[in-house]
Amino acid sequence: MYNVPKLEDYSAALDKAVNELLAAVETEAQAVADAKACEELRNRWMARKNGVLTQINDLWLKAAPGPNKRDVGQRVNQIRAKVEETIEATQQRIAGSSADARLKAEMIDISLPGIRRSLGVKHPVLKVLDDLIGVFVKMGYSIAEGPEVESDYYNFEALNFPPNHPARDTQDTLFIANQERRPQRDRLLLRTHTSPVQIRSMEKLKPPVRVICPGKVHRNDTPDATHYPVFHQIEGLCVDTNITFADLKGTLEHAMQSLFGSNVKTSFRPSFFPFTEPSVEVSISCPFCGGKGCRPCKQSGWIELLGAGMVDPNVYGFVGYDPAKLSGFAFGMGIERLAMMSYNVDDIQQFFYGDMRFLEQFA
Ligand code: FA5
Repeated sequence: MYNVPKLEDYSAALDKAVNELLAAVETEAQAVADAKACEELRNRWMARKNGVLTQINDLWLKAAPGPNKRDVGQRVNQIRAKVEETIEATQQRIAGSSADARLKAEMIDISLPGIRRSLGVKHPVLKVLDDLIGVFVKMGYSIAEGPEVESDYYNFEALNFPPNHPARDTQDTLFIANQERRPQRDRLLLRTHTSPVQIRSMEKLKPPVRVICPGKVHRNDTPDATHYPVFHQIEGLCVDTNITFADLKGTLEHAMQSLFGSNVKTSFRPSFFPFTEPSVEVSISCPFCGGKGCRPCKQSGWIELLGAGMVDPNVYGFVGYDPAKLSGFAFGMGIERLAMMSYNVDDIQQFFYGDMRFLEQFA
């Protein structure tokens, strides 16, 4: 690094010292590579206190004998101008190169292919759910919803499942832990069906009532080709004066034909649910083989899709409806099973894996 020498004379030694100083500022300036080094260079050479220019003022100009002062003064002024010019140029070089770097980083190559973002589509289960909702909304039904974490009262008791009744065992229930101290009717569980929304709707609405209740339900079922522990149901409830079993049949026949085409037949077989009397299991003629028998219908020609029945008069007692004046029907269907039929899917578990290769087929 350059140090200012004392001058031994003011002719040859001055010339040599000036040349060395100008060479030194040039060398140091060329070595500067960033803004910090540039600032250091400026301070070293131009700081008022002890900068190189201040030092030559003291060591060369002030120390010069009278006759040499004029000449040395001129040389010092030339040096000052040259040093300032060199440092100014260095500052511009550094500012320019950082702007260059910024431009390079921000440069866009418009010939590169863009990022393709694929459009999302509805999950097949939601598609079937929405189609079915559309069918019932056209028939004048409105949509009702209820909580997924439900009380024992709404999921069972008000639906005429007395405590400890064996019918509860048909729906393997997941209870929320640590509720032993609560009365049984207040204990919380994951709803096993959408039927509790029947009760919640009747509590809120005066008859006539026509509601459908879509939603997620949970059972402690082991997954297999037709069962999953989480699935969707759509519940239907119609209560009015003079509602008969014929209305139930006509409504479900119309809904199934809207989904699967007008050739589909429905079959009603006796069954049991505590909250409907009489109760039925409803099957449709297999939409794949037209009833001849194939793998999806297990060669029977029929596929069971839902449970239904006429609302049991006991249920009206829980919601303050008069069973002497009113009658109605209810049904509940599994949406995944319907989606399996609609899209010819032979394993219900496919709907839940989130495998894009499967889901993309419905795009
Ligand atoms: C019920 O859940 C009654 N709440 C239905 C009902 C409503 C009857 C109103 C009368 C009046 P069930 O347990 O059978 O019934 O279930 C109804 C449908 O849910 C079945 O037909 C089936 O399609 C579907 N389902 C049942 N368990 C599973 C499961 N683990 N995985 C997928 N779907 C299921």
